[in-house]
Amino acid sequence: MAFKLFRTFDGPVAEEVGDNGRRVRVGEPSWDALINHANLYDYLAAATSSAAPDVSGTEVRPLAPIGTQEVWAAGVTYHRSRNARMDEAREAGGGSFYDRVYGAERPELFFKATARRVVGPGDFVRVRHDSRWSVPEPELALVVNAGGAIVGYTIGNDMSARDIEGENPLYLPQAKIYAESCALGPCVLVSREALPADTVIELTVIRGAAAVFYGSTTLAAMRRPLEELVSFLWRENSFPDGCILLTGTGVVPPDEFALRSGDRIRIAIPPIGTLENPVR
Ligand code: DO4
Ligand code: MG
Repeated sequence: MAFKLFRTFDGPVAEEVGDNGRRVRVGEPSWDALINHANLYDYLAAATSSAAPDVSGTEVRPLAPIGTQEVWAAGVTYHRSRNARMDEAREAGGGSFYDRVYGAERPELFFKATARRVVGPGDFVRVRHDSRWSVPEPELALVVNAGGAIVGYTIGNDMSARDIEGENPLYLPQAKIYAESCALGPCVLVSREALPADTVIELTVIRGAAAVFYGSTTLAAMRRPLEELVSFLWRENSFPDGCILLTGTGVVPPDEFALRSGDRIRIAIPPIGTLENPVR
């Protein structure tokens, strides 16, 4: 059994994954308190089997599943990301350190966003006006509680300006952190079991009526265990309300592809759902 936990304007909603699919309003109104609950899975199991208000028949309009958490991101955790970045940074003399971080014991971890810069399902993500070459990065996102335990999974889009990052790696924060540079959603999958290695991550970019890019990967292609990324992030750092950690992209469109205003980005991770955002 697993649960899909949605953040909505009317408070958190939990849905049983499976045949029944019962959906209830969860008693705990604070998202921060909820994801830091001593045992989130048991709490949701109790909530969905209780007399909590049943909202199964009503439409859920999900918001980004985030409270006051910071969003961090891991980089170059897939070979595809290493290769693409070595190419884009070659002229800037940056070819080798992507390779070095891919193989190093210490992962690349960087600050990605505050909740204010995050958008939810259906909301606009942004291409910077000063970037001519921006792409979406479809990533598994971990919901981690204050104690450093992975309590759930969501979908993340780590929007990236490849031209700005490629010009000079010291520009990474400008390539990555700006208004509407991160999308999260549509829900948090809470399960007792870890996601299997064959979990698929799919990216489709739609322009007009046509899909102009499709690519996919699986978690098996990720070089590092998820817990290792979290343990490095927690070194000499604390997150009193927990944290969201994007785990890196394994899907990078070809170099001639750049996002345009009006595109729609669709990221699917089947056990979690689909996150779709238009581009501003
Ligand atoms: O090294 C720069 C960022 C890498 C990244 O965002 C990724 O691999 O997903
Ligand atoms: Mg990324």
